[in-house]
Amino acid sequence: MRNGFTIKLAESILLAGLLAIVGFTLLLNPVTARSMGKGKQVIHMNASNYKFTPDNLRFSKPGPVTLAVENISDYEHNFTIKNSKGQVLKSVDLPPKKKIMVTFDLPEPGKYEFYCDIDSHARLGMKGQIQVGE
Ligand SMILES: [Cu+2]
Repeated sequence: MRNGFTIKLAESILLAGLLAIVGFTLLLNPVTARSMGKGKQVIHMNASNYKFTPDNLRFSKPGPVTLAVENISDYEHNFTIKNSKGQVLKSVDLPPKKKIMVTFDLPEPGKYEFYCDIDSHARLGMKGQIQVGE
């Protein structure tokens, strides 16, 4: 009886360890989100000190996009996105521990840079890009 319990316990610990490793691996790998249709889908993004996760998105076609950007840190951040000409399409502040829905239009194929416009956060790594089209 006692041995059976010990084995069950060992199995549980092993399983928990495995799950932790898998979770950690997923966290560390940069995610590339892909979408096919025009922007009905909501893509979740985390903002932390000092990065966005995922920081690299790809859409097959131009159109509206909604990001649910969750600031998981204790500090104020911001999400600003520019078009390929450097014009700001949208700039939204992200209060600590809040999830903000950010909707904007990606009007044409190309590369769109986004970043946090607070202090030197972008230089510290708080930036990313969205590719539309091929
Ligand atoms: Cu920031």
